[in-house]
Amino acid sequence: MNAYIERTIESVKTRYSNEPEFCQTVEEVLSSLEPVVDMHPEYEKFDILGRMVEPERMFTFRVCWEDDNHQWHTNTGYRCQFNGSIGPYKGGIRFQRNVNPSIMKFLGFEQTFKNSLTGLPIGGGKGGSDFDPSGKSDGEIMRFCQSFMQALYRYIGPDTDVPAGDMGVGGREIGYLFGEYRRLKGKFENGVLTGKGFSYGGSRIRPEATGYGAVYYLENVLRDDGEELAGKTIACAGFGNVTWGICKKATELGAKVVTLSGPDGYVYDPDGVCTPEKIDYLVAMRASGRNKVKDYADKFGVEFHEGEKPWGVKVDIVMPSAMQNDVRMDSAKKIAANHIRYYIEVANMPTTNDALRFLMAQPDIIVAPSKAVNAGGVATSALEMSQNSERLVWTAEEVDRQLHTIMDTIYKNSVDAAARNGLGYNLVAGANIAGFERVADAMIQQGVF
Ligand code: 2IT
Repeated sequence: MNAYIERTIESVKTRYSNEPEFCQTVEEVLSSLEPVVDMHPEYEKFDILGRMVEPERMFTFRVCWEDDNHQWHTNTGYRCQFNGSIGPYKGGIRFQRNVNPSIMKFLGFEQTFKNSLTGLPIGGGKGGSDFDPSGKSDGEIMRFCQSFMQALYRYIGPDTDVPAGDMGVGGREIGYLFGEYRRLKGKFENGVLTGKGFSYGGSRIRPEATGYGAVYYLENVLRDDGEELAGKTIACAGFGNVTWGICKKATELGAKVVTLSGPDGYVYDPDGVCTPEKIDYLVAMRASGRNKVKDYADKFGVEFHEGEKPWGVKVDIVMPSAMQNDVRMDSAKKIAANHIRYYIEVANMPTTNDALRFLMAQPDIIVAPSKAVNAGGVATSALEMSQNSERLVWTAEEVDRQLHTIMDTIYKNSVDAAARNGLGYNLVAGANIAGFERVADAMIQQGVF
């Protein structure tokens, strides 16, 4: 291993020993940059890696809100503005009980590489709160979002930092956040947030984009392997927005998603989540705030496996699309034992580093990394920003066409970056290298400071 890379990883692990997710992503990404760091002595001279792993700024803020019984509560809000060298900070806001500095930094770091990979002018950022939205009323969610924006609005803007949704933040929350931003600023600056409702500047296809993009990327993988999507079975996780988009597009292209998961277990639907009724039910199940996937099994009469993950199910393609570290070594071994050829990450960092190394070492498994596979979401957010700044509205067909082209380009650039650096067909290293090179070039060209 290159000594400068090793030193940077060790430094992060020492200084941030209490931030395990952040250390994990830094180790995974930096260790695949060896060929480019070897080739560019100026990276060490300017300490480009040290700059890459330190957010430009990250802050917390107090968020107080009143529940329906007139009791007040206090949560911590975060915004991590990780790297702004290729565009305004861009990345989602996550509302989830476990949100902490480590989770914010791992997501902001991943976002920087992902956004670079899209080829669009967006820097990396992430935000959120340890607020737990489950079981909260609509009024409670609204008051929380308003309070969150009161604290954040001075530090974001269409040319500064453009948040979007992530887990726990969907169209409803973005609406409340934007309403409060507009009230505070007295300006209709709708380029400040993406994932908006269509009526006030949201983009067609943005809700579907992460799932659709993942399937477009997958089609590239299959084509280069002499295969096609029609007739394939897919194991997904979660039942949120991303999994919903995968179900819609996979169904359209003749493939079947046969598993969904939740904190309570997983469901196995051998016929596939492929009728409009079933696909719409995912939305209703999410909106209920119950956070239980068993509801699907009860409604459609399919198997429910309590407390288990779907990674032991024999399918053609595995797509972990729920959350970080969902696939650990025990699950990775089941995936290999089932001779599953396509391991397509979708959620941010869904695989632990040891499980990822294990899967990549299997000669018959093709591994694709989430920062490339799920980049269609943020890419379509960038298309939303373009429409907002030009004050016009593109058709669904136009947005979908651009999304498709972007995903094909991300795949091609990843393949080329790995091959050019003597790494063969390596989609993981290729994505890391391609994402890194653009940001590193931009930082050096702007003068180190
Ligand atoms: O992880 C992600 O890329 C997102 N949550 C979407 C970010 C965005 O700005 O659309």
